This record gives sequence, structure tokens and C-alpha cells, in this order.
Amino acid sequence: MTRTLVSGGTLVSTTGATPTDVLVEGETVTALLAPGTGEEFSVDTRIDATGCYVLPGGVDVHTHMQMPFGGTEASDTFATGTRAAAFGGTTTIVDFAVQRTGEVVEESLAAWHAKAEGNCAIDYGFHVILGGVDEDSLKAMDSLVAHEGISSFKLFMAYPGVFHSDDGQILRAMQRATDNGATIMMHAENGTAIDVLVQQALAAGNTDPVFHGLTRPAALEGEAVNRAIALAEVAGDTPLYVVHVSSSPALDRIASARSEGRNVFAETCPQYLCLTLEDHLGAGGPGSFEGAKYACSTPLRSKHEPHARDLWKGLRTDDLAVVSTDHCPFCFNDQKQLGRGDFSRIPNGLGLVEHRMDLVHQGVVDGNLSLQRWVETCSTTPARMFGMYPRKGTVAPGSDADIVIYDPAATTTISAQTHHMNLDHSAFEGVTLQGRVRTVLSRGRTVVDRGTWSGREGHGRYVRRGLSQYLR
Ligand code: DUC
Ligand code: ZN
Ligand code: ZN
Repeated sequence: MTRTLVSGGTLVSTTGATPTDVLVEGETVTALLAPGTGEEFSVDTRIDATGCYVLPGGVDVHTHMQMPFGGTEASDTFATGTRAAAFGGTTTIVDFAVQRTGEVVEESLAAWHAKAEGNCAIDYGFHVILGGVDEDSLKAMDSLVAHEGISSFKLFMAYPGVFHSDDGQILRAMQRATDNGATIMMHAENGTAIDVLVQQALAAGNTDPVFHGLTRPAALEGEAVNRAIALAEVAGDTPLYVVHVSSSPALDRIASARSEGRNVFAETCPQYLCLTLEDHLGAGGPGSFEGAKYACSTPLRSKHEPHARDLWKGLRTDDLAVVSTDHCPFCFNDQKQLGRGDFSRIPNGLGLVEHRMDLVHQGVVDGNLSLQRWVETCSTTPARMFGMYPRKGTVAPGSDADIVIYDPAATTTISAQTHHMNLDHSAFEGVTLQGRVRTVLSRGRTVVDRGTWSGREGHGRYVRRGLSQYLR
């Protein structure tokens, strides 16, 4: 069994930042050592982490690799997307297997396994999107929880005719989840009302990308979050996890449910912390299609309203527990063009799996978040929220040796020319951030070192997950 010693670094965890050496044997962390005391061990590899943070590999619990969506398919495969994730310090993803109305859930899941197996560079798990809630899919939830390591199901209050579930279907799925312990993940936007606004905007000749955001107002995110919280209460306090929270009204309702002690949890994504409706979705002004790069749902919010400030605050107070990416990349030169002349046809999604750790670290540098909270929101809590802790999300004896050595003194400049995602543009083109991923270990194997790839497709293994570890 190979032995690796990571020495000289500062181990950052949810509770502190302490000079610590880390001993790895095979795929597992076997000891945390006082600085310098590892010298007595005979090891195969020594990694000098002097001046660097040593942290648990990032856990991104919201990705869509090669997902068919919006008339096309997300441009990262499991191979390209997991490699890019590793370059950015993420060592586990949880992707969404999609069941559409009429499809057998187990068959949809098998199709996602077939896409991922043998192709992933890092470990991966699956949630299941239930596009069709009926007797069969409800039954399937039980067996996926019991036998397949799937403990979370995503429902959509948006996208009528595609993924949308009505309130009755949502209630039934929540009741089932109350019984089997699963978490319901909710895309909370009032899709029926949004569709009216979209049709009215198009009829008025408002076709630019910015109207994607203007027709999905924050009030309709807040309304949907409120309804989801009420339905989860009626279903017996079902564990509810609201995905891609983008706005103050949505966050307010989550905070108030949490203050009542409810099993309500939420994530946000870097795009909502860093990008805006005016500067990005509205880029180039009237007549420009540039903003299509930034069309995602929930949408980017106005810089003239306090959404981003409130989201950072929510991350500090734990009303937002997790930062994920909702990585769902579509190339500008062909895929995004589907929406030229009609914003409602722009494939929704941004490619960010590579940049989450750096972007949130910049929040630490800017004073928005503590160093410990960076690790907590990007690694430890997502692992616990989705039943992977302590195997993932911590550097501790017995945990998988998923380790990032991060140089806070170096910088990262983001560009489509240099990123590793299969994407012809970047939402953060030309942006320079403080901090840089130096070395990444996935289950004890060095996969990235100073920008050089030494990983392997197929190294990544499927992670069977347990129930959320946050329930009362
Ligand atoms: N939102 C996106 O922007 N893309 C994928 C699906 C979703 O809900
Ligand atoms: Zn969604
Ligand atoms: Zn998503």
C-alpha cells in the first residue's frame, strides 16, 4: 500500500485552521500528525504543502453532466466535467439522473449509470429528478433509498410540460419521502405564472436574453419556496432542500421556516453571489445576444436589489448551508444560439464546476465568509446533507483521501482558453481571483499538480449515499 505524507500545510476544517501533517495510506487518511512528526514514517511520496491550506476535497452536490435539456444536451460529459471539477478542487459530484413522465425510474437511473461508469475522474453519486410522479415512481423511491444509495429526489415547480409537478404530485412525493427518509430537493419557481409572463414578453417583441430574468421575478421564487415549505409541513415535516436559491424573498421564507425548527435546508450557487441581471444577462444592451451565456434558472438577479448581499449573509448564518454550482454548460456558438430571437429557447445553464472553490474562496478574501465556513459550505456540509460523511467532506482518520492543497498567495485568472470544461466561453472570462488549487488527491491518488493532469477516466467510483445527516 502506498504511503503519502502531506506536510507543512495548515489543515482547514469547519472548526479551525491548524498546522497539521496528514498521512495517507492507499486511498484513506490514516493519521493527522503534529507538524514535523511525520518525518519518522517511511513514505513513498512526500508532498510539501508549506504556505498552503490543506482541505477536504470539494463536494458539488448539483451538477448536470450531459443532460438532455432545452433541445440540446449539456456539453460536459462525465469525463470532461469530472476532470474539470478536479482541476478546480472538487473531488466528489452528485449529478441528477433524470426520469421523465412515463419512464421507469430504475431504467432512467440505469441509463445515467451507463453514462458515468468508467468515465469519471472523481467519485460521483446521483440524485434522481422525478419528472413524472405516479404510483410506480413513488414506489421506486423506496427501493432507491433502500438499495441504490439514492436518498434525494428533485421535483420542479417550474418548466410546465417538461419536468413540472403540480402541488398534488409534490405532496404525494413528499409524503413518501417522510416515510422513507429521503430529502426532497425543490426547484422553486412558479412555472405556470412565469409562462404567462414569458408569452406576454414575446408578444410585445421583447426577445433579448435579459427578458429571461425579467419574466422570472423574485416574487415567484419566494412564492414557490413558501408553497414548498407549506407542502413539506403538511406531509409531516419532510426534509426539504431548496436548490439554487437566488433571491431575498426566497431566502426570507427559508430563514423563517428554519427559525421554527423545520427540516428546511438550502443552497445557493456562485452565479447568484457574483453575477447580475444588468451586467451579465443584460450584457451588451438592447439587441445584444451576449447575455445568453448567463441564462440559467433561477435567473441572475438585479444589482439594484439586495439579493447577493443577503445570500452572503445567509451563508454566514447557515440559512444557506451549501454552495453548489448547478453546472449545466451549453456552448455559445451553437447551443445558446437556439434562443436567438426568442429568449425562452435559450438552453438554461452555466458551466461552473471548475470554479466554485476559487469563487467562494474569493468571498473569504473579500470578508464575506470565514475560511472555516468556506470548507463547511463547499465540502463538509454537502457531504453531510447528502449522506456521504465522514467518508467525504473531512480530512480525518478513516475518511477517503480526497485532499486539496490550496495556495492562498497565488492567483487564478479564469478564461475559456485555459479552463478544462467542454465549454467555448466562460461566465467569468478574464476575472482574476486570489488563491489557486495546487494539488488535488482523489482517494489518495494525485490527479492534479500545479496545473498538470495525472488523473484517469474511470478512477471515479459511484458513491452509495445514506440519508441526510442533518435531520432531527
Ligand atoms: N436550471 C438551469 O439553469 N439549468 C438546468 C436545470 C435548471 O433547473
Ligand atoms: Zn433547478
Ligand atoms: Zn439544476
